[in-house]
Amino acid sequence: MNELAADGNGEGLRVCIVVAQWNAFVTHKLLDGARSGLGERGVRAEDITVAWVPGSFEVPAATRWAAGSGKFDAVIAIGTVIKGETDHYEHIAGQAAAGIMETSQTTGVPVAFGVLTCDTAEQALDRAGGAQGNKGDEAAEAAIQMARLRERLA
Ligand code: DLZ
Repeated sequence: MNELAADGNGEGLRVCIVVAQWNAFVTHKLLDGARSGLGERGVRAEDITVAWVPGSFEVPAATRWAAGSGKFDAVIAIGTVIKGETDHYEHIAGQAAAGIMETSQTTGVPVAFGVLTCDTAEQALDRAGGAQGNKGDEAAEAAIQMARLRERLA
């Protein structure tokens, strides 16, 4: 049996983080979590590019540009959609998730999903460095593991 264990070593990887400005009081914290998560796993600061977009609806297009550029080994998508504050919740959250998955599948470049979809701002903050940890850090870990797996499988 051959087994490819998860590899969380980010040394030498180039990563683009696409961040939505909407709900910036949350997305800034997710970005902090993603950057520190990449750094702790060996990704150099000069190999991290941060690209700001207006809102989560724009995140998929920017992930597609980054993933298709050939400049990055992985992309991290960050946004926050809060149900109680938008009538567009299903559209924005659904389109963001579908578009991000499509980017990953069409380009082959891993795109980690760091878009929060919560009922309240409090729930979002809990997941952005609060009681539930930081989903930005989790996305960083996923991005590195998938980039390493791609090197070995693709
Ligand atoms: C318009 C809008 C609304 C109502 N709510 C959110 C949200 O909760 N989270 C988010 O990231 N973006 C939101 N946006 C902005 C859209 O994502 C998008 O930027 C605009 O509709 C312009 O295309």
